[in-house]
Amino acid sequence: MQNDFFNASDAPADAVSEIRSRMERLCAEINKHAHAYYVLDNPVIPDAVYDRLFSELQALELAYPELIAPDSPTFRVGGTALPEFSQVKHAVPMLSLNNGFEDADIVAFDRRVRDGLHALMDVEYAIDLKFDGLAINLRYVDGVFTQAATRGDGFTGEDVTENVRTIRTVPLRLNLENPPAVLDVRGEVLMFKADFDKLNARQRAAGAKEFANPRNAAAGSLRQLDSKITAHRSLRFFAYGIGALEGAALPVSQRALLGWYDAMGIPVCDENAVVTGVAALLDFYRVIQEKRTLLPYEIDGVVYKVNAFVEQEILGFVSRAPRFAIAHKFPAQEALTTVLGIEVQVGRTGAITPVARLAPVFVGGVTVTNATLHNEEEIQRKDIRIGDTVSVRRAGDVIPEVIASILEKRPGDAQQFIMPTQCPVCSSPIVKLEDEAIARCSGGWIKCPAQRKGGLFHFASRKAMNIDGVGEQLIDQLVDKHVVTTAADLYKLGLASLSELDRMAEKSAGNILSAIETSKATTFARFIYALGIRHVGESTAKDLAARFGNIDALINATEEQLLAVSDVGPVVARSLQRFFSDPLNVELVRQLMASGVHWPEVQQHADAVLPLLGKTLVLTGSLPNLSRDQASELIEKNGGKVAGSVSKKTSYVVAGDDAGSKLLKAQELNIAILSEDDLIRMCQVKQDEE
Ligand code: 5U1
Repeated sequence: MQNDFFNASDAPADAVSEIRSRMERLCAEINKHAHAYYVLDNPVIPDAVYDRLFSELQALELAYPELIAPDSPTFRVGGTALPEFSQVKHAVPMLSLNNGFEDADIVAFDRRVRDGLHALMDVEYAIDLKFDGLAINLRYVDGVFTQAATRGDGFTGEDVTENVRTIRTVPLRLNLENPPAVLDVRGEVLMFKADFDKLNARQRAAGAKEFANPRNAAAGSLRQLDSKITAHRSLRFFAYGIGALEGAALPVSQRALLGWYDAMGIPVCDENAVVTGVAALLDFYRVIQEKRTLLPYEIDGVVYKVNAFVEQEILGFVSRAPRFAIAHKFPAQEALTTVLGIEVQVGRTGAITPVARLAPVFVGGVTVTNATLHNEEEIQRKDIRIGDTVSVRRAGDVIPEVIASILEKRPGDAQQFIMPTQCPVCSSPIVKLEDEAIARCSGGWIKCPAQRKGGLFHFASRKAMNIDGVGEQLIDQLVDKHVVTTAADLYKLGLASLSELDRMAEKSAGNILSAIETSKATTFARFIYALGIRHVGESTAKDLAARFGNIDALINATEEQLLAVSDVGPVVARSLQRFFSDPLNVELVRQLMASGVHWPEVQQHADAVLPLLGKTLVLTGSLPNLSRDQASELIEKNGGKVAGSVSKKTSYVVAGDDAGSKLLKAQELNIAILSEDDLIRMCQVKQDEE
């Protein structure tokens, strides 16, 4: 559209109305596509088309500022920096929650609730997650986002409206025909783990200070006086509560409130539940504790609330916390301890990893005595010295890591770490390639027993040759006693050689030999992965197997052929060529095959009609016969991909017993749901048709 008028007051009325309606259409169109892109993760128009619509709206807003809509998507990019945050008094105070740590705390909470309600039966509770972010109040007036404020002291917070406006998933206008005159939405602003990693990578590249955790990154991003900076920080919001409400009836329960929010476009986390009785609360807690590391965001517990709002009202508040709710926190995952020493470990590729030996400390439910320091540069950057008091973090099953030194507690005799110049295991020189942060032992597996052990451990591991019973301790003995040097030697083991080992009864030796025998029947992808070629993970191994089909084709592959595989870039291609140009590695492959390692012929992707090719499947619940790994293998063998979460891109959801929120999401999005039987039949039918 041409802009012939300098501003709206210069333009004739019909032209103004035409401009206004064009701007409204642009706003609606852009908001719709931004929702598809940022919330549904399913863009429908190319980025360039979106950018053109956006530029057109920006140009019109520049020319006609008086026509800018309060929910214009152009506000998402941030505005002029503020001199300081102004204060906002909350219409309804933002209170805090009491915490419970032990099951007994929750049992006592439930008893207080039942006493307070004079309940004869178990009480219904709504459960959601305790996000590790920042509590925020979003105010909508007549359905339009007008203000966001931090919790502050619960009564007065800071005005972070312009920053919250840049959070793409926060709607600027509610999707409601008759919105309430005033609605205060309570929830949490947080940063997803993947966005946090990307942000820290950017900070590192720019030589700026990294954030210690996603919570700090979210807080730092939200408290930027310049909202343009916030706009680049990928923040999210999940709603879980309500403050002031005028001009609409309050839903009857916590569950109904979240449903209402969802319908009006306010993001609600789908990991929630309504259950009855305290035992079900504790069950949910354990399930989430197990899942915690798999969630894309950090949580530090779960929150239980009496579901019915009338019951909440009866229970009321004590001091500044509700009687009707409690946070059940996970055990602390960060703790302070002392660095007793720093040693180095040698990995299977020779990577030298400095490890801090720590005074034992209880963190995240276990006693930690070692924590990785990653590499020499990391130690320097964090300035960690022997004798320092440090904070240590343990997240789920991830190796504990040292986060920072507490400088105020540094003793006068704290010592700096000096990287050894020789491998502590084989004395070969330690080298560092220019483009790598990691130092490596130059001995290779022939000279270095640590690399040999690491390689054998990887070879036997579950996702590689899956040899039950061949773990770290057995491999240590086999290598130290010179019984085994290469993976091929595993297939030469007999009862006599195994019985020479410490604490090896004949029965266990028999079990190990039969596991080794069973492992001979494998898949081509597992075999490639088991070889431990640098940069070749499970997924690359699968792609290579599907593309090359047989070992000779892979050994002789040219760089061009390797680069044609979807997962393979120049670094992986070089690594594969380097591996197979070493005659010892080719000899190892030959020996393994000569000892009986085999796999079914692979149909190559290029000419195979795979029934699930191009399809993305999500597994949920427990299937009657297949384990997760078996179901994934079946799907991948048939050309499909397995994804962890349901989106519009999902082709099928395979659901078993106790399927949870993924099944609900699939139903919401109208995605076909398969049983285990359907899946198996689909693979067989299509194969039979070929
Ligand atoms: N998930 C969640 N966090 N959180 C914090 N729900 C929740 N509810 C809260 C607070 C302070 O308060 C209401 C129970 C009043």
